[in-house]
Amino acid sequence: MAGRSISFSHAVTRLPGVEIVNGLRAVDIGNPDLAAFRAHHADYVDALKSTGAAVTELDALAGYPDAVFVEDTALCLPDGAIAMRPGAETRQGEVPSMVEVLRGFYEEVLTIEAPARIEGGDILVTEREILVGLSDRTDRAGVAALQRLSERWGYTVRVVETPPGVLHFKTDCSLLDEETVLSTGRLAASGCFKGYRIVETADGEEASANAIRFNDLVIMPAGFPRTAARLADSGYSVREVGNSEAAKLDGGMSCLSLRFTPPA
Ligand code: CIR
Repeated sequence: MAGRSISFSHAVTRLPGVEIVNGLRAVDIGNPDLAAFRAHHADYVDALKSTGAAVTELDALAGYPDAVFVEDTALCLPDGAIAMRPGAETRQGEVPSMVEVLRGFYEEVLTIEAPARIEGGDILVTEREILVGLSDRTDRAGVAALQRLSERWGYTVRVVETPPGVLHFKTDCSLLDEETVLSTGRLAASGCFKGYRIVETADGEEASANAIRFNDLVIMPAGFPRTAARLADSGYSVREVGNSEAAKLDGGMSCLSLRFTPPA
């Protein structure tokens, strides 16, 4: 049976709303087109469902342009959920509504307390450990808080560095299976994946590193044919989803969902 780090029964997503044009971005390359974003989002949700997952599809959250990127608000583990405390202050108000949703699946939702800061995009959960990348959004206090909260379930947290100028740790990597990661060359060169098998993104296709393994599928952004071919050649079933609009706000495949199997 596939491991708990790649096999999930549930996902939560949130529709992009009209305020998406006010979303945060490191570099302004133009506003996302809402209709195109929604079409990509629908395709993404369809991909999740095609693996058998039950997807809770939330409406856009008024006042929070980046709320479509639900991953940053919580970490869902098989044993329990932990509400994040985003480093982006304009995103902290997204958390309470997600906690409400998660209370429908988990008896208790633990919380990261101020002033610690940590976002889900910096957290890679593998079969054997939790890697957390320090970034502009995630600090050492956030990592320490996550460590304290998750050790009750037997997890080991390992702190790593997000490459300079990169929004989140997982902007540059993804889990492909229990022992394999997809990574940009620059992140792999840091040595943080020692002990894992690594499939590197093709040169010039670094933006394809943010993919997700969700049950039988690797869901990756469309438009990166050489990386897609590498993944297919390595035996993965690949489904490509348009990401041009989310990418204008530094978003990718992992950001758009919480993926989990609630405790029985
Ligand atoms: C932000 O800057 O917070 C959003 N525009 C993008 C968040 C992407 N989330 C992720 O990588 N997990």
